[in-house]
Amino acid sequence: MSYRVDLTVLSEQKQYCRFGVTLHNLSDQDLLDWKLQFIIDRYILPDSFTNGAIKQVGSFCCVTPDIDVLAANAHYYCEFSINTAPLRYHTDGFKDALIVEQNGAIKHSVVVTPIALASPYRERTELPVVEADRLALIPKPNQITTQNGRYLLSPNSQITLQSTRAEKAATWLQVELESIYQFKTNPIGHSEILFRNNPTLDEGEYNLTVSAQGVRIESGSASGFVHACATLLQLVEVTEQANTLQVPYVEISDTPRFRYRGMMLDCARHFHPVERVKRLINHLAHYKFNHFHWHLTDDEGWRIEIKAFPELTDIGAKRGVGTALEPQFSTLDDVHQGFYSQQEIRDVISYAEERGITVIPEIDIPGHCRAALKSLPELLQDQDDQSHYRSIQHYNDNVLSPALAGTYEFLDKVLKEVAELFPSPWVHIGADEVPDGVWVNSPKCQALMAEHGYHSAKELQGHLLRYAEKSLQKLGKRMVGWEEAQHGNKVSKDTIIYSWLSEEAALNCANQGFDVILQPAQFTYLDMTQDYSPDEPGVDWASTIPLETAYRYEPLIEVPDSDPLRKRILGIQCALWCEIVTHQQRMDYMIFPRLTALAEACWTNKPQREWFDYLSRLKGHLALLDRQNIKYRQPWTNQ
Ligand code: TNX
Repeated sequence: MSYRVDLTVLSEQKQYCRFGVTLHNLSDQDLLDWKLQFIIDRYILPDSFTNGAIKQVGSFCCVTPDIDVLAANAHYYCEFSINTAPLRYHTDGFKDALIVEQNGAIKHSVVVTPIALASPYRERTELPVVEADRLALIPKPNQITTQNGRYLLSPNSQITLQSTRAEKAATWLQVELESIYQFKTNPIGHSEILFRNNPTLDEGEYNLTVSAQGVRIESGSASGFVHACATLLQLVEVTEQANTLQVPYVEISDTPRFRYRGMMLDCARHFHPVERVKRLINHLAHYKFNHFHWHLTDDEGWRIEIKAFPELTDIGAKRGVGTALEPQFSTLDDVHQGFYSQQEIRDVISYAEERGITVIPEIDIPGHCRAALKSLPELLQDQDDQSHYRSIQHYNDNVLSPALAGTYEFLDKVLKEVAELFPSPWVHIGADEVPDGVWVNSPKCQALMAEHGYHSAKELQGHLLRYAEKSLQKLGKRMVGWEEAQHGNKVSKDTIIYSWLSEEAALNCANQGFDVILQPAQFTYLDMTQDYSPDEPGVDWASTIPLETAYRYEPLIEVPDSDPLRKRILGIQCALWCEIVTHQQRMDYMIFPRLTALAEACWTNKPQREWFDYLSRLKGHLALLDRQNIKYRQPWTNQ
């Protein structure tokens, strides 16, 4: 080890922390004309910095020390402050560090020790001990009766379709039986798994009966058949005999609690290859989710091929050494890149559709647009804008201008391609986190405001979003957006709001007449840590979300059943933001088993939901996660 950096919390108050940084030169060479780079996701107050100067762009920081030479065996020390909440986790510390000499001509990697936190160390909390349930169904069906006996599926078992709507579900069932249980159904044999049409059942609803006569599945919708197969895949039990499975006798009538059950995946902060995206979509099908919200663009990356603007992916899909975007969130001395071609996107959409899942694309505007702005500066940058602002993620140059013709040309072309590519009736337009101070010193924006009599940036944002809404309408799509989409009161009530800050905000939007999807960060954000032990990966700005908190999420508790407002709440969505999610194992760890808890909030009616009952089912269910090689967070380490 030649270089090492230690980060220590020196003092900690509610909204103010001071840190010390020590860089050790353990090599036998002096460092000359050097700088220290590191990655941290908090904003460092520039004036608080000692013994040098700091420049920060997002999570990327570059320190110019006040000494030119760092002698061999010597160390450099500096201090800085932040004015956000205390740090409680190791993932809050430096994510990487690098020394650059002579303007980057020479680089030295630096070992980063875990941050020395000020808060007291807390052990992992353990879940109560429970017996594993043999009938480990998650989400719990809304009506289920069991009988004694088991039906054997043998090498002669055959699937029979009496409904064309069941075709995709039946194919999915076969694929999953083979991949999870190495079980093959035989095309010649008896009709042991029968799919029957039942037009009296609503969308998503299904009946599943297992008896001495075999497995009988009824539904009136393609999605209902998929949900039935998901249940069947959890019911089957392996036997001693090869290629033989048994299924306990049951009678299930099941129907979803909410019609929208979604999960959002951020593929902009870190790029997830197509296989990883599909793997998640497949898991979503197992838990009866029916929407996949694909967060495709953000400050740190543009991930969707747009034929009209190849620059968006040529430039905007790469960050790090030698590219237009600084490294962020993970490694410094590397290029992080990736995007989905339109062909790959079509492939993902049909993969999802085969599993009863609609893919909703998100193009996040007007904030969170740094990658687009850096890719198309001539089109998108307002050269005369002198406004000073800083976004939540510490950028001062990430917002589109509602007063530039280029912005509208960009929107027209991007939305057209997106609308053509995605069969989903909805397109998500983002609209979150436009920072204060934006557009105030832009003569063009001020002129536009004067022309329309607008008084605030919110109205200007609404102006742009109304344009997006109308464009999408012409393309046959309904606009959906984060809760800030209704700021400025410009979009119509046809827009669907995804509320993420609180349920109060959701109810407020529903009261105004918007349809709403609930995605409260305090319960559904899977990038939040799962416990209080400092080794837990994740962030905690909204909350720490242990499994029990996720399970106990009960929406609309204050809204009486008779309140018409309930009709405006279409459903629930969980989200995985991926600042800290760099690889498959981390993704699995953050998602599982919390996704199974939230699946139940989406699907199962309140009276059927009970924490200890869920825990017993979860315990019985872990073997199935193991079979799928899911690297979930172990719920129990004590038994
Ligand atoms: C808030 S939720 C965001 C994201 C971040 C996330 C991190 C929302 C609409 N915006 O940009 O990635 O927090 O938890």
